[in-house]
Amino acid sequence: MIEQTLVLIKPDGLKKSLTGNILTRLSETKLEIVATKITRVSRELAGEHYKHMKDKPFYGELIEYICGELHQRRKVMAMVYWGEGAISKVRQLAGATNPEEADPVSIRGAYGRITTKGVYENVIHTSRDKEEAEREIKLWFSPEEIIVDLYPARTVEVNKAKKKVWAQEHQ
Ligand code: 3AN
Repeated sequence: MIEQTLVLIKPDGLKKSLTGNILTRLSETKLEIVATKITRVSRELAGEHYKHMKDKPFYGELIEYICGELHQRRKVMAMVYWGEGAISKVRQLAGATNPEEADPVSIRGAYGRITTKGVYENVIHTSRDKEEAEREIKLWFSPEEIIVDLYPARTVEVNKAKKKVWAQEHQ
């Protein structure tokens, strides 16, 4: 089944300069990247992304982690991978949530760690299933940022919306 899945390279992955290695590993899947961006993660976005984790004892650290507050890297790289069996292929390469239990050749097994404070630094996030993928992709990307039509979208007229443009046109 053709699917799409959200992949986030988390602040520890960016801090450790693992972007190239992770993309190389993910290219083994032969999936297509149909959206990508480097973005700041607000507390609001983090809270929405991890809303199902609210009751966990590590929720506070989880939010600080994804916002980049633990790594002085206030950004993540967000991507949408698209193709046959995308969700399971990427999850398989990512490895188990707990980096100590993850297959050592998986991304999390190879690059993840548990900090002395007990935070799982597991380098990447990938959607768990179809429903989670839809919720997360819609949370992290707008339809215009994705080069294929993944979900139904509508065009709305936005009046008086402000948008930053270059102060000078390119020459
Ligand atoms: P996954 O990211 O593999 O889908 P979830 O959704 O169960 O796993 O957990 C979300 C995130 O919460 C994980 N990526 C990890 O950073 C963190 N996490 C999950 N379980 C624990 C735990 N027992 N201790 C510390 N952090 C955890």
